[in-house]
Amino acid sequence: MVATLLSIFAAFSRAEVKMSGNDEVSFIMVKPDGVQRGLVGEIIKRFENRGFQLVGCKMMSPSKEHLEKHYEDLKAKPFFPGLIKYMSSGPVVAMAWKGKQVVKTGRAMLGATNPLDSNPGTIRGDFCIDVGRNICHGSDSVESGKREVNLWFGEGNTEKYSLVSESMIYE
Ligand code: DAT
Ligand code: MG
Repeated sequence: MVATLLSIFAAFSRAEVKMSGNDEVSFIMVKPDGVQRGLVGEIIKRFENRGFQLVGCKMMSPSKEHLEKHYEDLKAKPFFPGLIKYMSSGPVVAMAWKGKQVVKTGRAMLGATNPLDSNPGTIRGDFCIDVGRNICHGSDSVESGKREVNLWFGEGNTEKYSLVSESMIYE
């Protein structure tokens, strides 16, 4: 009896760990140059094909204040004014993607900050050249993923649904 209860508890805990691990979110954004160059579908396709779950997606023209908040850790950098100007030059597509290690894997899929250092096969390595026109953004840590998704979508405002393909993606 005790053993049965223990095994039920252990199975439940494993399921909990698995679920919370698969719940990680990353903020992925197609920047104004990515939108203008018609790469929205390509970027979405790569995340969908990989098995990640889209839980938020909107096209918008963020204010300078919003962009300054998003990039607040870079405020002191000499390229900051140029970055804000570029990011304000047209609409962006803001997305929240969910899944196991989506932050780390998303960064790997995007490639290096400077596209010339990005490997072919990555989004930046395949589609751009200059660091100031690197077409996409991806959260750099699990904490920034949460912070950025909250900043762009509002707390608790992403979609909650399960993917019918989940058991084909996760073991
Ligand atoms: P990432 O976007 O890879 O997280 P980051 O957070 O250091 O890189 O910088 C944010 C953006 O700022 C980056 O995507 C492009 C721009 N940027 C970074 N370094 C730059 C530089 N040295 N010159 C011009 N723009 C730069
Ligand atoms: Mg960054």
